[in-house]
Amino acid sequence: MAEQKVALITGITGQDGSYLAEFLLKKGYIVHGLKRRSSMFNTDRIDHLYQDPHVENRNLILHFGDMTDSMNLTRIIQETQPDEIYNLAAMSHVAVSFETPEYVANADGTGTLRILEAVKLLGLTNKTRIYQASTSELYGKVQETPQSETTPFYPRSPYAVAKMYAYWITVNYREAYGMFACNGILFNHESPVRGETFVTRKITRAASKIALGLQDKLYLGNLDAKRDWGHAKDYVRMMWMILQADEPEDWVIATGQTTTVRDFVTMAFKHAGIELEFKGTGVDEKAYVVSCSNPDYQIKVGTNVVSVDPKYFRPTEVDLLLGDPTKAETKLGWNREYDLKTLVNDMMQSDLKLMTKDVYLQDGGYKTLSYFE
Ligand code: NDP
Ligand code: GDR
Repeated sequence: MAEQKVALITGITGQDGSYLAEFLLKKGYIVHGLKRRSSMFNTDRIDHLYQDPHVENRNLILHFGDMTDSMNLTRIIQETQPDEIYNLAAMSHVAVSFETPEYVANADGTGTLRILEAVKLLGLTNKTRIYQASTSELYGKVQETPQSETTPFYPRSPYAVAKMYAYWITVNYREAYGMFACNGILFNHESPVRGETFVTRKITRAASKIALGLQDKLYLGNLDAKRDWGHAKDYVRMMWMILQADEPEDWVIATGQTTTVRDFVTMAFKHAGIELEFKGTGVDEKAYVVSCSNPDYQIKVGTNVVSVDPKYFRPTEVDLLLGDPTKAETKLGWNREYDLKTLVNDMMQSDLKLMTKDVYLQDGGYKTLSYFE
């Protein structure tokens, strides 16, 4: 029998880390994951994969660690001797990176160097393949549309600048030391477990709460921003394919379609049977309910459910992203199960279910409990 492959996933507790862990476990891998110590549980997304540490022959093993700690990363790589490292850990929120620029440079930029250097120092150059989570944010102020592997970069946030360092240090270690190190330049990808403050999940949660009468209004920033949104499930499969390729290369992963934030809002409410109409422009733009076909939802026609709050505008914005996945499709045979409509449906179904639980709790007399009452 072939030996089980060993993978190390940094960022295993995040959206992509959780889908990737599930995917690799199904493929028979032993999966090691880096998790941060936190004052509360932070493993919600992988709890369904959890294995009791007292059980022998576990194939999911978590290690405490941090991308800012070289010795910790080196020790974990030495102990686990991975065939594949998926470097997904990062402070991944673009808007927040303007508030914590130095930390982002350290965790997202230098953190990648720490992984590459540890593999080199430990003599694993010929054994360990490395996937680096690069991003369409590298294109920033876009120089051509659609964006492909050859489009020049112009990063527009501390996050994107840190990821640009991570991109080039990955290329450099590949060229200098012959490492199998690759960048996946992934465009936005979402899912029911997307972080709650990214725009898609913020919208699907709010649309569900508004439909169920748990919230009155949703405040957003730039409604004109256009993104190429795919489903995280399709994208983690491609991360694995990148490391199984014959040669180490960099790859654009995208759907080839772009949509405004405004249209995403319309689609999410539509899933709940609520038709919206946007009126006004700029900071005065608002969305109103035109009709509601679901008799369970007590929402009145004419209600203003979406408004703009300039506090969500970014100091420098990325206006338009649209990826060209031709190389991944033709060279690696990558294809997608989800399009935007099925992505929105998946997220809305999940959030409506989650929020319905809140309605039951509220109807049963339960409020959010305070520890201090
Ligand atoms: P998430 O924000 O959902 O997950 C980020 C993960 O990184 C979490 O596990 C988080 O831990 C961990 N992390 C953050 N900082 C550190 C640190 N200093 N040390 C160790 N772990 C840390 O991101 P996604 O899953 O969406 O994205 C995965 C990667 O792909 C990220 O690098 C992101 O920048 C990149 N990317 C994402 C895209 C997307 O659309 N989703 C598109 C392109 C690139 P904790 O759970 O404790 O917070
Ligand atoms: P992004 O994702 O910045 O593209 O980074 P996000 O969902 O945060 O923003 C997308 C666009 O929506 C606009 N927007 C808002 N964004 C948020 N978060 N909240 C709002 O209220 C809001 N209103 C409008 C934004 O201005 C932006 O234009 C994501 C992350 O996953 C990165 O880690 C990853 O690298 C890129 O995708 C590709």
